[in-house]
Amino acid sequence: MRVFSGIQPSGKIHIGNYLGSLMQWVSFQEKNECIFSVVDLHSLTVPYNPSLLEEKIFEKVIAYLAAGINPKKSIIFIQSQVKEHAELNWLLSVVTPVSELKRMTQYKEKAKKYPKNINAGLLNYPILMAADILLYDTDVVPVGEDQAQHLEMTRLIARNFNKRFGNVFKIPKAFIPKTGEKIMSLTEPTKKMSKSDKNPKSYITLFDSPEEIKKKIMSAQTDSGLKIEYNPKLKPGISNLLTIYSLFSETPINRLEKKFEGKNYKFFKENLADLLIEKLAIFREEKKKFKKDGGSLKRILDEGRKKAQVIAFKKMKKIKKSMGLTI
Ligand code: ATP
Ligand code: LTN
Repeated sequence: MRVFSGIQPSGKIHIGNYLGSLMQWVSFQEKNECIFSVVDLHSLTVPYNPSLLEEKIFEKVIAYLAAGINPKKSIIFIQSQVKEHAELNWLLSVVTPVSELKRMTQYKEKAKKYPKNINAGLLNYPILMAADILLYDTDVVPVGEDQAQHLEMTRLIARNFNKRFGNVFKIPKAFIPKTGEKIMSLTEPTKKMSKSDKNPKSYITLFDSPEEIKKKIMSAQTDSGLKIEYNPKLKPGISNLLTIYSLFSETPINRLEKKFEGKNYKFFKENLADLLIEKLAIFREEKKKFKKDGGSLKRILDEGRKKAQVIAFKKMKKIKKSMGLTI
């Protein structure tokens, strides 16, 4: 199977991105043909600082590598370096209903968040995402739960296109994990953990220092009561922490409930902080390593770009031909 996914370089990559998406990529890599992108064009749709963008892009690539994406097995590349993504975005826009774009939850949320910057790119965001996916004849797209709606939109765009221009695109499927699909904010556990949250205490980034991890976990909002039990409706705070503990330790939640029976929240949080400090050490180490050797990162990206370009160029020719364009 062909697998494609991407993460925006906006903000800092956090454990929600990791558990909901990146961790799944690694397991797909063993038996599938995988393509992973840093989707920088998408990140231009919200306010950002151009002088910091490149560093943020490289940081995401380091996160992919540290998580276990092997550039010898999988293609890693930067979206804006393969121009076919932007080109296909335009072609797909003619089969995308504006009414559907306006219904998208992410559009509505971002428009509310940045009322002074409701740009056309924000509305058209799902078309570019469809272009990313369809350009590579993707079968499966591993993403967190928040992207399910965008995946449906990709499928609709592909079907609309195929109806009008012939059987050009594969209809891709989303892969959303059963646990970790929606990691919640540490400060407001009824909201999703988000890169663009103004409060850095609401998320743990993959590159946080041990001190930061400890501080954030110890101050994470928990619920009234004493028992360490999984009950997302009544105890969203402790349930979210249990989910994080379970995924990082590869231990089922009911075993954790037993393990921490009779223990208080503080004890549980101290244990979780230690676990995260240990499991995220690889990200801090790799970042240090690549800081000294930026050349190897550039080489990996160059190779990824070349490989992605070959596939994209070939597919683009077929797409243009089907639409009657001169190639
Ligand atoms: P932003 O808050 O700026 O929209 P984000 O945190 O949602 O950013 P993205 O780059 O949009 O991050 O998402 C990257 C991947 O991480 C996507 O597959 C998305 O579904 C997944 N993801 C994002 N947040 C979470 C979360 N809280 N829990 C699980 N998966 C998540
Ligand atoms: N929209 C996604 C990021 C994204 C993506 C993609 C994910 C852009 N293109 C293609 C999977 C496949 C997000 O906000 N998380």
